[in-house]
Amino acid sequence: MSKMDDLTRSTCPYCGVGCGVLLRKTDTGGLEVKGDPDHPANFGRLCSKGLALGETVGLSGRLTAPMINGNTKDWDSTLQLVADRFKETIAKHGPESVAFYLSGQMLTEDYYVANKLAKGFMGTANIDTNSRLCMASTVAGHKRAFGTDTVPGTYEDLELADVIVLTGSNLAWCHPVLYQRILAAKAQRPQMKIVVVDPRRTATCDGADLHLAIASGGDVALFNYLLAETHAQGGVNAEYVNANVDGFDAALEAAQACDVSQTGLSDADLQAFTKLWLSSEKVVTVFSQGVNQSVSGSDKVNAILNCHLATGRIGFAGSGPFSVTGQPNAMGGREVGGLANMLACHLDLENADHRHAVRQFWDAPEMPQAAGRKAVDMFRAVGRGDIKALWIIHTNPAVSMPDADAVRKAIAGCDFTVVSDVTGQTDTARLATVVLPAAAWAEKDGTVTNSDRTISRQRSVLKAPGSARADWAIIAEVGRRMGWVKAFDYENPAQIFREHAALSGIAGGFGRDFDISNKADLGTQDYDALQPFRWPDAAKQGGRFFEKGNFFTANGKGKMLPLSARSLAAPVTEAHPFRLNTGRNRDQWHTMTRTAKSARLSAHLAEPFLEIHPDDARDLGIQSADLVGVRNATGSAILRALITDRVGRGQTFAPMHWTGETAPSGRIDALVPDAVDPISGQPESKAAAVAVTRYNAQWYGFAVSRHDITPDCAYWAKSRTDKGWRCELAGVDTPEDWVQSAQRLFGLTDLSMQSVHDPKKGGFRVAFFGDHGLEAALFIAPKPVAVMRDYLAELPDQAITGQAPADRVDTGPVICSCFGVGLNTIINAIETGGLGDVDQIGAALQAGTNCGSCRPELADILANLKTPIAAQ
Ligand SMILES: Nc1nc2c(c(=O)[nH]1)N[C@H]1C(S)=C(S)[C@@H](COP(=O)(O)OP(=O)(O)OC[C@H]3O[C@@H](n4cnc5c(=O)[nH]c(N)nc54)[C@H](O)[C@@H]3O)O[C@H]1N2
Ligand SMILES: Nc1nc2c(c(=O)[nH]1)N[C@H]1C(S)=C(S)[C@@H](COP(=O)(O)OP(=O)(O)OC[C@H]3O[C@@H](n4cnc5c(=O)[nH]c(N)nc54)[C@H](O)[C@@H]3O)O[C@H]1N2
Ligand code: SF4
Ligand SMILES: [Mo]
Repeated sequence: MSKMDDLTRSTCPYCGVGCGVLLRKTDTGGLEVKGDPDHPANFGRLCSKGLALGETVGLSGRLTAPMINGNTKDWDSTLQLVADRFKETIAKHGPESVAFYLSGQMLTEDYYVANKLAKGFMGTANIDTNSRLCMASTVAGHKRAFGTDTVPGTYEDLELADVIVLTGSNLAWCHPVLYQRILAAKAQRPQMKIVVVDPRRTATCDGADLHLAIASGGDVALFNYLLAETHAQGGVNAEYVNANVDGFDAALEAAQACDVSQTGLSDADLQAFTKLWLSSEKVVTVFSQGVNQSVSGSDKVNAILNCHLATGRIGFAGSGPFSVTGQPNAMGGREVGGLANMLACHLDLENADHRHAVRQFWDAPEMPQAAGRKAVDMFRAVGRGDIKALWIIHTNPAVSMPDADAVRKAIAGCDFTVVSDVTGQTDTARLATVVLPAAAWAEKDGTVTNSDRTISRQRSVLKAPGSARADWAIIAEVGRRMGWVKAFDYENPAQIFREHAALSGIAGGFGRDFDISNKADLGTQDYDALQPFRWPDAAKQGGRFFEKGNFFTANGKGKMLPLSARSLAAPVTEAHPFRLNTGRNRDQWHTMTRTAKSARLSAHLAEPFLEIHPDDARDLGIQSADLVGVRNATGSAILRALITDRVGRGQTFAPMHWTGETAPSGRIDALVPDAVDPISGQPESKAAAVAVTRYNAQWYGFAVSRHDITPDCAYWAKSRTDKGWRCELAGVDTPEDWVQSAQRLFGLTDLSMQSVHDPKKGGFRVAFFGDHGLEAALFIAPKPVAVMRDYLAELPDQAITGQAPADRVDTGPVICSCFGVGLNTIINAIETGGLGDVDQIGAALQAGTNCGSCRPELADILANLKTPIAAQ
């Protein structure tokens, strides 16, 4: 059932776990969101981000009408302009002069239409997606070993495994519901062992039996070592290998020759790892961006697959390699062939038979015969002016691409750029010629495929604001206006789904894995009622891949590859002595255009930060809450120092989330060079080399405001609060008149004001009062400002003191966002209540008892009783 009373079933728009949600429109036009107890991904659970979805669907900042050069325009003339410009550009400069840059967050139907328009009709293969920054190495690895891009695992396998190896995956924060499923299984079967392979000690390590703090990029060497040791200890499954695998001898020889010191791991750790791996047949190796985002990403994937193939740990319940996908429809994007080197339905662009079949099916004119430009190459071509018309949909490359400053410049210099987004307030949309308002999650209909190949419906319950339209509808209309009326004559997503399903039958005929052609006749009502289903059908292959081999290669055998470790692209040097690792925070989604709308999600980590080891911080004279300057030849950033031994010496870590909108000097991809894996084209986003210094700010500030502000100083980072905004600031030039500066900052000149100067200490405080009481306040000091931030965020009339009343306790930064429980409250309860474990904290404070996303941090606080949080 898609509807139960007034509840509508849908799917969470964030991570690749693909949790089912139940949505209800409230009387005030808002949205209530609960976990769907019947969805096979989550059985009712949601994480902090899923639970806060209702807080992020508000219409503030939404685009409601098309814009050309910043001016509102009607759809008719805007889409005509888009169609005309693409047509003219192709006519004048050829199909290689236009490009699409898409996203693993688009619905399958949106994606299918875009791919058909570009590859089938515009005749360009220049269509790539942010999946190039995300899953491309896995796609390449799977294709090399299996013949197709097949993810063989399922979520149940994780619950049934005896050993789970999480490699380059911070599952506790990035796939929280899946992590909670694993922990629940481990609670039932404590013999289950969890290994984390990650240079950092992440929240995921709190539930692990073994943490291998591997050297950045050391994964090929680790899995090569494992293969060689497995062989030495008699762990190879010769029967499986003989029947189902090619390339064993060469792979083993290369593995034996590999230098294990590249892992940076001790013999004891390496031996413990081998022992666990060999202790059971039921081993699942989960991998994610610590594997993919590397110049040897594809080889890392194949090094893992080699171990599973050599030991036959694949094709049965509780075992296998398992790439967890990041975005909600990363898998759907791969199914429709969104990448520049793929066709639709796991068919290959460069295979003439495949091309011919798809061309016939689409009744398309001449199609491109060679792969198009991959993301990094595409933006370089935009920068050179070789690509003259570019359409970016559902992604924010001016922030998320490596060498982001160069990408920003390239987009700004492009003759004609179209951006489809839900908001115009993104770093990318601000650079576009044309901005098209897209209908958002909960306003549109379609399907997504999650990490374990389960296809679920997203459904609409809210009306799109203004004239916003679904992405598929916008793309199809441009297709029609370019003259391909019949090919893009879609009236609803069900029609597109049926066409895609039918095409997958043709792909099935070529022996491809993805075949959902039994849904090709699905009626529109049945599509509306579609229940989550996993491909392949149980009837096919017993619903499980590779049980009896049957790989999608010419001879049906899986391929092991000889691999040797490639060096990281950016060597650490005297000038750039630190490794810069990057990734995600628990409560933010990528470039924050949606999650930052929620005050409680923003309260978890309110600023961009740099994790740095205490000894390195000491050597550099960096103290807690100082700002640090981070730089290399690619770019620079200013971040808050977070001194922690979760990173090793010489290593640093920074989140990828902050943007020109939220913290312009915290854009981390400004520092990431655009080196790519030569096989997959995926950039090495986690291993820049940087210099770190204490940032010599002349003044530091903290501001609260009822209305949005955009400061103008060297460092600022703003975030939502329940009542308005809070903002950290710092600068190198001290203004002559702080009162005037504060008036300018807040745009308030005629409100009543209180101010206090402390010339001796160099401090300054000012508060502005309007009809609702306190309107805004600013606190300046020559050192990082020490005020009670969560108290001030409530905009109390007594703000000017900077201090809370004596009876008001400073609860500290929020750890449990479901119940708003702060760090200080937790520490206090542990110390005064003698609490010994996470469940006791839950019993005392409720913290960690709802979504469970904060449980690893609660365990960390218990273990260390020291702050795991960036300077507050
Ligand atoms: N909260 C939240 N969840 C998300 C997202 C989000 O933005 N926010 N985004 C989603 C998306 S699109 C994705 S792709 C996934 C990503 O999910 P993950 O891959 O789990 O997330 P990351 O934090 O990017 O990186 C994972 C880990 O790789 C480690 N790492 C770095 N270098 C190496 C290395 O050389 N070897 C190994 N073994 N590890 C290394 C990092 O220290 C980091 O902890 O998350 C999804 N889920
Ligand atoms: N340094 C570093 N960089 C990274 C990574 C890393 O780990 N480290 N990870 C990489 C990875 S794995 C990923 S997946 C990327 C993610 O990076 P991006 O894809 O650039 O990030 P998002 O913020 O998800 O961008 C989605 C955009 O789509 C808009 N949007 C939301 N809903 C809709 C809709 O319904 N329709 C349309 N048309 N638009 C909509 C949002 O407002 C937002 O602007 O970042 C990559 N960059
Ligand atoms: S784990 Fe969280 S973010 Fe991921 S799909 Fe589930 S609720 Fe959404
Ligand atoms: Mo991703």
